[in-house]
Amino acid sequence: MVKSRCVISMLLAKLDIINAELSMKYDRNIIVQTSGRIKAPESIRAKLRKKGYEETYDMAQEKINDIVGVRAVCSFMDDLYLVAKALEQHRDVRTVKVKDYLQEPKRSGYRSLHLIVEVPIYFQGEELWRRAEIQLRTAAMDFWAGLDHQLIYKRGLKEAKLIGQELYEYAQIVEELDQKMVELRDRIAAI
Ligand code: 0O2
Repeated sequence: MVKSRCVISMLLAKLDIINAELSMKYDRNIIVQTSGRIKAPESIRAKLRKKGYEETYDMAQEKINDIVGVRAVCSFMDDLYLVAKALEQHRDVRTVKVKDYLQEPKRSGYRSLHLIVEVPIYFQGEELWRRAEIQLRTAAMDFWAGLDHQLIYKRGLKEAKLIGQELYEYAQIVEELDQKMVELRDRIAAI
């Protein structure tokens, strides 16, 4: 728990620095919001069960990437890649996997850029590399995902299925809106 909190603090500090650098370079606020959380033990057990793994501490450490999760929300879609690139340039961030759900959205319509990373923490004289998932999203994607997440608890109900189908359609609208906003931003800058 303490070590996971250290990982969150470290990643949030990195995102803060990246935001300062990029915001200065592009003359706009790049990251509008950051947050971090440690997955609840019951959610870890549920995820292990769902994936068919034994519900043990070791299995969780090995198989669950997002026990520690950090999220950064940006206004514009192309900024997500700027933040990802900046993070990858940090020598003490090892990128284990990139899941680009912008290029390939999930079946639900979910879109975000996920980086599975490992970072070192120095604790009681030891260097430990810990894994975390960084979710990079636009504000519109975050809004959509927040509502979609609430549906998880209603799965199996007929009404939930219908709402899921409707939400899927709105995911396409969110994508169009995100693209349009980048285009308009650039047109405004060019005036
Ligand atoms: P919670 O409650 O947010 O923590 P894998 O890495 O492929 O073995 P994993 O970790 O399920 O398996 O990867 P994936 O699919 O990238 O999902 C990681 C997290 O992304 C999820 O964690 C969600 O936070 C988010 N996510 C993925 N798909 C969806 C989706 O369809 N809708 C929403 N709202 N969020 C999604 P958890 O543990 O599922 O949930």
